[in-house]
Amino acid sequence: MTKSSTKKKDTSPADVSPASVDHLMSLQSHLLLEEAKHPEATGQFTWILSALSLSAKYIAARCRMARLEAVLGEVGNENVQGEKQQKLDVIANDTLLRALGTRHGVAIVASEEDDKPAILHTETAGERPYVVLFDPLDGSSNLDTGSAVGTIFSVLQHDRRAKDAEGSVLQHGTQQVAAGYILYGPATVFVLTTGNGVQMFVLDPSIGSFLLVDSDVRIPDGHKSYSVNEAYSASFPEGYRNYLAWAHNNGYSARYVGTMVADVHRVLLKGGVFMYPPTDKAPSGKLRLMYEANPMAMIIEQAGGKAYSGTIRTMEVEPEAIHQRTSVVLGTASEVDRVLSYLKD
Ligand code: P6P
Repeated sequence: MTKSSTKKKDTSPADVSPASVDHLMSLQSHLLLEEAKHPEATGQFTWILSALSLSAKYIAARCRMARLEAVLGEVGNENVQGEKQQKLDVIANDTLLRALGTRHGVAIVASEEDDKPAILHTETAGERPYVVLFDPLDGSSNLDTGSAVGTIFSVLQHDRRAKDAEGSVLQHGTQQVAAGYILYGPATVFVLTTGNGVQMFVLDPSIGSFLLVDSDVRIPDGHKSYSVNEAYSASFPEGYRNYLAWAHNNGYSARYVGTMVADVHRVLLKGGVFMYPPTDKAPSGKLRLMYEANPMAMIIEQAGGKAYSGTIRTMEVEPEAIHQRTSVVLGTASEVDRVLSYLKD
């Protein structure tokens, strides 16, 4: 076949816009557009998501400057998880609390870094108050080496009937009204779902705005790739080991950053499967149900994928404790089904 000579195509400005978006839309304008579709909306939900956007910009700036501002490394104590707290964990956590604290629609916040949920505005929270849960800086120990880190968040309706703050927070993942994450990597990427598909925004630091780059993210099929920390595979339950043996014999590639946000973002955009199985060290799995697994599960399902904890759909796992851990298998539906077929054997 002869190589056809092709004149370099003139690329006018119109041709360089993100393929899936033909408007210039910021996260703020997207949120206001969505709010306008709901006459009953009070604006509180939009206000909460804008606090998350503001926090994300601030945390991104702190991450970029961490080594120069000497805020890398450990604080010198452990958080409620018994993990060495990184200085930026504290900065990110404080940032989110300060931003959400000004939003009267937030009745309660729950953070990976704090033992108990914090009650912010139960009396003045208006008629539709919310609960916001977050992992302020997921994968923070990777920061020192320049690897991507992230923030993960989950939004629930505050349950006024609950006897205490914990009771309102402990709702199934299916009750989430919004979920998302911010990836602090070469770009700062805000991925959001409010139950109508998944939207992706990228921060343009020159104007300080998150710009819409994909209005309906769909997880691709057919990517032969898995993401797991195989160092622990000897202690994985047999079904996971059998799946990995099959993948090794069928030309799969392995990718693993060790930051859930980075690994899940790659699976969202490329397809494949991310797993954190039970191990000897973490018999229930390592990841936290309420503010890591559930929000990621909502994103993946809204993008057409599946998310399971063992053989139970992650968002249907019974929440029993704020910092409850769970195993996770999430990604392309057909790949998750393949893993499940080995778990059920
Ligand atoms: P491991 C980061 O510490 C984290 O909580 C997730 O972001 C990540 O997926 C997981 O732990 C990595 O754990 O045991 O592979 O280092």
